[in-house]
Amino acid sequence: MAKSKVAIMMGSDSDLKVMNEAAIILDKFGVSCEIKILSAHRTPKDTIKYATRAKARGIDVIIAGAGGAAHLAGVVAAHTLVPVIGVPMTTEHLKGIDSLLSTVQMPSGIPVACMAIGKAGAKNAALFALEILGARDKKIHKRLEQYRKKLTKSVRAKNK
Ligand code: RP5
Repeated sequence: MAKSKVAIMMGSDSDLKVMNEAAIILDKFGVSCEIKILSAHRTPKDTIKYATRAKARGIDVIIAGAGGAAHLAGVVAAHTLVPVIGVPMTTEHLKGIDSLLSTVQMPSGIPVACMAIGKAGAKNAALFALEILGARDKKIHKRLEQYRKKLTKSVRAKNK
């Protein structure tokens, strides 16, 4: 089986600190990723080219973080059949509600899985990508089981 690969895209390098949380989790699970700064409005041609070629280049899942009128995940999803997970970025004026609604409210036909705003969303995007990959990769599935057990244990330990 070919090695799984995830793409982490974001609209600006100002998203990098938050989106790096996804890369850290993928790294812990031994899944490789490539990070790309590509904007749906500032570099639209490059974004579409990247999305169009993703599958042929061996990308299995795309995580796309964007803020404001956050159309990155939707535009990428429109140009590929690789599953796209959107992460809405926190914004200065509307606190990420703008990003959340732009990402989550995809009209029918082109789905985008939308996570929570900010860091929690970036982390969950990585875990969700792993769940998608885990459907056909037993190793990843097993690691996710171990991760959940550890998570439960760490919460229970707080009550001792
Ligand atoms: C979006 O605009 C990016 O995803 C970013 O969250 C937001 C602001 O970008 P910068 O002005 O900080 O580059 O495209």
